[in-house]
Amino acid sequence: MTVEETLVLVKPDGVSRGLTGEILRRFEAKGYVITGLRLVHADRALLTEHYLEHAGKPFFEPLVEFMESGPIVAVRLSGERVIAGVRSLTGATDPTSAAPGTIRGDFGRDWGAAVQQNLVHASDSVESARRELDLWFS
Ligand code: IDP
Ligand code: MG
Repeated sequence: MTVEETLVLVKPDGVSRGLTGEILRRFEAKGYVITGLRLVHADRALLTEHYLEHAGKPFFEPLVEFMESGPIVAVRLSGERVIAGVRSLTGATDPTSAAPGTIRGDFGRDWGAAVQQNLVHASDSVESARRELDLWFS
């Protein structure tokens, strides 16, 4: 058994819509433990580093602008297989097709650029979790 850690970001749409509590509630209800919590107005340097794997893609620049548009809640979560578990609670990237019962499926829609405002970011592997936690909780 390996306890993992992961990074969740409640994106500016989640914070401005007042969904931070509901989103965190779901992770806590699943049994994951919040071990870090910060309200951050992220700058371009941090967001560029965070989304490095998407640099050069057509949605990169609008994505960074969206993420700069308001405060983000950064969350460090801990638990057995928390990385996969949180991705599962988060749902598919496109909020319109994300399954009901997931955060994106229950609260996300096609506002603005269709796939952009999907409420949460969640690390997708042990390596990205380590890298992203270092960025947001250094
Ligand atoms: P993920 O957040 O489900 O891991 P990624 O493919 O890593 O999805 O994309 C990062 C973020 O970039 C997404 O959460 C979404 O906000 C945005 N994004 C992804 N694809 C598109 C797109 O085709 N158009 C606009 N934004 C996108
Ligand atoms: Mg991703």
